[in-house]
Amino acid sequence: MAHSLPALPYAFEALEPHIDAQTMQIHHDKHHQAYVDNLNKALAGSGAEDKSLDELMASISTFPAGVRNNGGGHWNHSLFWSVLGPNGGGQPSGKLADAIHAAFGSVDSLKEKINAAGATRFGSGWAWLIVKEGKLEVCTSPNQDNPLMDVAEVKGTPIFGIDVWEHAYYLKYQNKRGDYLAAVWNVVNWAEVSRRFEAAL
Ligand code: MN3
Repeated sequence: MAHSLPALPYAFEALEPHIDAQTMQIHHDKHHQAYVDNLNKALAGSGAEDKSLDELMASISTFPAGVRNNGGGHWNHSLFWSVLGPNGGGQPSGKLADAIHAAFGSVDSLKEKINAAGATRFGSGWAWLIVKEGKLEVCTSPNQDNPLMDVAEVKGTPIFGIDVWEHAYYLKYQNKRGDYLAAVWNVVNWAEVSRRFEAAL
């Protein structure tokens, strides 16, 4: 089974004014589609065409760079669309809220930590909230790497992530990555982050 682009679970303009429709359309239909297409090309004839994306991440060191970059791109963007939403923002609740308070003291302090991580990731990459041995941690990865990869510096299960590639924000925010990071919190789908948190435990 070839890998395929998941449909965006809301309209391109659904995250306005925080993330603009044109950015969403190009990001999903062009960038993510290209990761999927190039992953399928990179896997063709490798014998690993039937491996799941999670299986690829766990043994990514055994694959060429094309699988790492494009497989990571496909995994990361599939998570990204799901943890954003038109009725997002507000506060997390339940077990996730308890775990955030235990790990970071407050939701605001978690936001500061992820924003600082995203702002200081040099070049392109991702800022992550991960579950590691039952606890929450913030980390970053370069390019399209992620914490599920066997090559990751910090390993864990991502439950939320922010794409800090310029293609994610440049049309609306230009060089102001910090303004984009601050705006993303208005469209976080906390229900999905909670679901992923409980699944990761
Ligand atoms: Mn991207």
